[in-house]
Amino acid sequence: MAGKPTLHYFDVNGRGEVCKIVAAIGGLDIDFKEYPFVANGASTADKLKAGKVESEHTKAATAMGMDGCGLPIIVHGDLKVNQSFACQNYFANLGQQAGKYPKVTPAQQVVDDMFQGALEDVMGLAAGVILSGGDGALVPVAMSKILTHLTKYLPADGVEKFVHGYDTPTIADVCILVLTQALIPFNATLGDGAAECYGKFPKAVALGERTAKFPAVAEWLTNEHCNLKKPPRAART
Ligand SMILES: N[C@@H](CCC(=O)N[C@@H](CS)C(=O)NCC(=O)O)C(=O)O
Repeated sequence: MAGKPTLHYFDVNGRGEVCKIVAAIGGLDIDFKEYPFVANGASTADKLKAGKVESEHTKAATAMGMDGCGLPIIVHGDLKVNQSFACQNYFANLGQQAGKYPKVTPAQQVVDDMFQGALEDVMGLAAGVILSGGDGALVPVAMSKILTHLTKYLPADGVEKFVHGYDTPTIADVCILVLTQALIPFNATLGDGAAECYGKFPKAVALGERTAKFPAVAEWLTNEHCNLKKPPRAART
């Protein structure tokens, strides 16, 4: 595939940051096109109810032949795709080709996919609190439900490895980092209740911290395009 991939996403964590962290683990050289965070809802129902929004990202999507597609979008040569799972898996595959991202087995891949689905479930709920007046009291409930389940797959106490037993994180570990540390939408919607909610899941918190310390991820977290813990640019001082 000729040239560098371009990742199109907003100026917040949302559904874009897993792609970016996976790309960092794989040592990928990618371009970033960042848009001001403007959305008309989190779910398809809310978006359809609110009607089409005219913004920088919707105009750009239309111009690149991806009319109506939400972000993230990856453009790589002739390839243009949206959907966060597709984008995340694509960068993981490129990282495998580069010899830096672990070559996961089918059984490990399906676990990574399960973590992506769990992240998406609570992402939609928490984003709906920010964008569509959803009930914020449901965020700690959903987060607890998801972390209770995912904790069954995390390394045992004292094992300083990642979910699949490698010394390098995969998508599952990155999902845990985002679930436990991201500002938008998780910490922003958990608010003062964040410490209590995450306090019940020490294994997940520890894995998020371990993933953040992995050298390629630690370096990424200082990159200007990393939005893991940042509010939208317009709200930054
Ligand atoms: N199922 C899609 C959802 C994409 C989506 O809704 N993305 C949000 C940002 S996280 C968005 O672009 N919202 C604005 C829009 O749809 O125009 C995915 O996983 O990528």
